Amino acid sequence: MFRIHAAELLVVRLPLKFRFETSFGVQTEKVVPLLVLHGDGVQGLSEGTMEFAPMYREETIAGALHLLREVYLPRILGRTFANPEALDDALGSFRGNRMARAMVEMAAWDLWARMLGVPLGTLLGGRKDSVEVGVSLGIQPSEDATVEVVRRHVEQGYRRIKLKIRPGWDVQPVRAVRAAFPDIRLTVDANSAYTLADTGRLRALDDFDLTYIEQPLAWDDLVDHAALQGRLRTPLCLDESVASAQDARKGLALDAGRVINVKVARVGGHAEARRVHDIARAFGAPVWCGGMLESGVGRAHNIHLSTLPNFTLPGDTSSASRYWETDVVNEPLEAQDGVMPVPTGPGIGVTLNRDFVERIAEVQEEFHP
Ligand code: OSB
Ligand code: MG
Repeated sequence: MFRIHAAELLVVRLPLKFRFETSFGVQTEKVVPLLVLHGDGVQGLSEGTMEFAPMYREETIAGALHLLREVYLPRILGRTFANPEALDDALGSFRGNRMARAMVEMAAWDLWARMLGVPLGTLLGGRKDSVEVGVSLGIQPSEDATVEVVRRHVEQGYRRIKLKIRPGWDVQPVRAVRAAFPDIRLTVDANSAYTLADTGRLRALDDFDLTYIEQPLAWDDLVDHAALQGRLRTPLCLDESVASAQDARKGLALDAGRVINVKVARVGGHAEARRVHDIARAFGAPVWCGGMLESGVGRAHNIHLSTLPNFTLPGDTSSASRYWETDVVNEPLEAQDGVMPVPTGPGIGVTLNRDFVERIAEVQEEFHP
């Protein structure tokens, strides 16, 4: 049992070290909403992955802050819960907004694991003390620049290279990278930039031995993905289209994809992420842990989730130092040779750098019952 005595909401803005270009546009900074739940002598931390503008999915930071302040936090403050899954009693009837709800759920898991004195991954049923990671590389200005940035990350030992693509920037960069690195595990991510009318273009990618093509079609579509998968040799990987374990079941049953990118916040938290993992395993489909350019708080959550057994493909949870000059947590989260150590210690195993966070916070609010 744990009781939630109080909560804090903090929003910080971190400049990205690189220009991250995708089919959505260009990103140069990250706005990070952080939630701290206060329990009996311990705190639980989480991070929101919704965006300023709804590009990836429909949720926004402003919408999430409203829901936390006015709807979710008032229903959990001062209450006692048997375990994190019992939060469904308070929040389960609200529709959608899974990233906003995940902030509460994930902070509750961290709080619960810290109370029990165990690492979150262990509590979720994971058994690894390190996880394999790859890297997600934005669209570069040229083929040469793409090969160069891939080279740098291959040399750092990353176990998989993912290239962002969009119509007009797909076969050329992939051909150039494959020619330079015949043996690397290579994937592409279109972030929903194509339609079935582009089937010919996407079929051309079958020649490059890609491990998968991530989310080529619409964010809310499974049917067209199934039609496309029927015409490609390369497995499709679903990202945006999977907001729940039921979506995962439908997608795999339809053969709309053969791999799932699990993002814990996208599906509403760790309990649902674990159900996605379990369903994929029942279908014999591998999963991997995606990222949303998280700060150290979300990154640590992702690393712990990745310790579950069916996370058999490298995730996007690359070294925090790639993204930021200064992170919001005190502990470094650094991969060595493409292997990320799981933070040891209770909960997510990282602590908030309070001085830094409070100095740059654009929002800092406390909530009591
Ligand atoms: O589609 O996986 C995606 C970042 C923001 C939104 C969507 C995606 C991504 C990434 C980056 O690919 C992964 C990372 O480095 O965190
Ligand atoms: Mg993706």
